[in-house]
Amino acid sequence: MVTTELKILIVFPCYNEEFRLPVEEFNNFILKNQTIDFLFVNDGSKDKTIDILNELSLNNTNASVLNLTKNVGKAEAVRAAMLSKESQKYNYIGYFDADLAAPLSEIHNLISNGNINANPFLIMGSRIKLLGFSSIKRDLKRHYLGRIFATIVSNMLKLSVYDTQCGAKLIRTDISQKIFKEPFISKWLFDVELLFRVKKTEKLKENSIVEVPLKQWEEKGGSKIKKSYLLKVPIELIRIYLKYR
Ligand SMILES: Nc1nc2c(ncn2[C@@H]2O[C@H](COP(=O)(O)OP(=O)(O)O)[C@@H](O)[C@H]2O)c(=O)[nH]1
Ligand SMILES: [Mg+2]
Repeated sequence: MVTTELKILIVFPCYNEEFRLPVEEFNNFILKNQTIDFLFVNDGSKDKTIDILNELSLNNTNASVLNLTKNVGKAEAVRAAMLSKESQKYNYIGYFDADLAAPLSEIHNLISNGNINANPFLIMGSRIKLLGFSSIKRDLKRHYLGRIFATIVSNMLKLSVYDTQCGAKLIRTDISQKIFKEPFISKWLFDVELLFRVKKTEKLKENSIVEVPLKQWEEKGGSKIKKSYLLKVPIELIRIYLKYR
C-alpha cells in the first residue's frame, strides 16, 4: 500500500494489446491498491483490446478507460490522458508500458524512492543493473544501442540523466499540464522532448528531476516499434535538438 496522501493516476497506453496485456496481474494489483487510480488508453486498436479494458474497468472502480477511435501513437495517447478533464484532481500522473516490462510494483518503488514529499517535477524509472539490487533483463543489442543513445541525449540536454526512454515515469500534474499542452514532434522519442520542455519552462533545482533505479525490468516480446524506426532515430533526435536547443 502507498503511504502517501497524494492522489496518483497511472496511465497505460494500449495499442493492439489483446493478447499481451497481463490482465490477471492488473486485476490483482488494482484491487490491492485502491488509493491509486488507473487509466487505460485504447489507442484505436484493431483487435479486441477495448473489450479487455472495459472489463478491467467494470471489475475495478479505480480503473477507467479512455477510448481513442483513431490510432495516434504512444506520445499522443499519453498526452490525451494527461490533458483529460479528470487529470486535474491528481497530484501526480504516471505512465507505464502496458506490457508491464516494468512491473506494477515499480509504482511503489517510484513513489517511495523518488522523494515525492519534496514535490519533484518528474520521477523517472531508470534501467540500471545493480548487483544484489535489481533484475534488469534487456535484449543485449537494445541495451548497447540504448546506452549510446542515452549518452548522446544526456549531452544534448546538458543533464546527467541515465535513462530517458524507460516507460515508467511520474509527473507532477501542474507541470504536466504545461509540458503536454502542445503535441510532440516525435512519436517514440517524446520522453526526450518532455525533458527538453521541462528544462525550458521550469527552473530546475538539484532535486527537481529524480531518477529511481528500477528493481525489475524485463523486455517483453511483441514490441510495437518497427525495426526500421531505428534508422529514423538520429534524424528525429536532430529535429528535437533543433526545435528545443
Ligand atoms: N498509444 C499507443 N501506444 C502504443 C503504440 N504502440 C505501442 N504502444 C504502447 O506503448 C507501450 C510500449 O510499447 P512496446 O511495443 O512494448 O515498446 P517497447 O517495449 O519499447 O519495444 C505499450 O504500452 C504499447 O501498448 C501506439 O501506436 N499507440
Ligand atoms: Mg515493451
